[in-house]
Amino acid sequence: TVQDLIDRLEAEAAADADPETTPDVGIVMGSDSDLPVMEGAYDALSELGFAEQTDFHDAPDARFTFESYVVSAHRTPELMYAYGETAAARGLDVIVAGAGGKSADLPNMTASIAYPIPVIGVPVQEKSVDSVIGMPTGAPIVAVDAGKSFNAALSAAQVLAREHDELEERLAAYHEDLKGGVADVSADLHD
Ligand code: RP5
Repeated sequence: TVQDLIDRLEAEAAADADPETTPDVGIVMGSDSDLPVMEGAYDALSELGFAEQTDFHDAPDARFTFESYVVSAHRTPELMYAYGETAAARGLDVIVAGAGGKSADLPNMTASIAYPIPVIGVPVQEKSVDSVIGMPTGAPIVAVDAGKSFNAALSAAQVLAREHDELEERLAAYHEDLKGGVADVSADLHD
């Protein structure tokens, strides 16, 4: 039940776990119908060697990890509050939050509740861009363009990399690959 999930988040927040063993990035989405778009965030983090951590108390054998939850701002507002309020105590460093439609409130509300943990918002459909980026002065959110969950997760990794040289190196390698890809395509044009 939703209450079980809330109890679990609160217990994890109270556990005072070693931050090295808890998820670094939290991915949340308003509905499982957002999954096809939000899978881009999984892809980006997986490419950087992050592992999905399904059990808070049982970290996989990877230096960097992420978790994911479906949290609806409208169907389960109490869960959204619990997730945002416990984010820092649960050891999360950054959250990637996606929602769609005209009721895309999850990224914005999570940004307000989880403050100061940075939230990167992903509008799941084009029409929700305004609602995700339209935050009032003093309550900011960082957001990407509609559907760009891959870039949102890369930004999340960049935030983390400020404190982790190893991740900085993985991002540098990723950027070298990107450059190599462009150079290859360019060379192919002349074949
Ligand atoms: C939003 O409403 C969700 O993030 C989703 O994009 C949209 C529709 O959800 P479903 O009716 O498909 O569950 O809050």
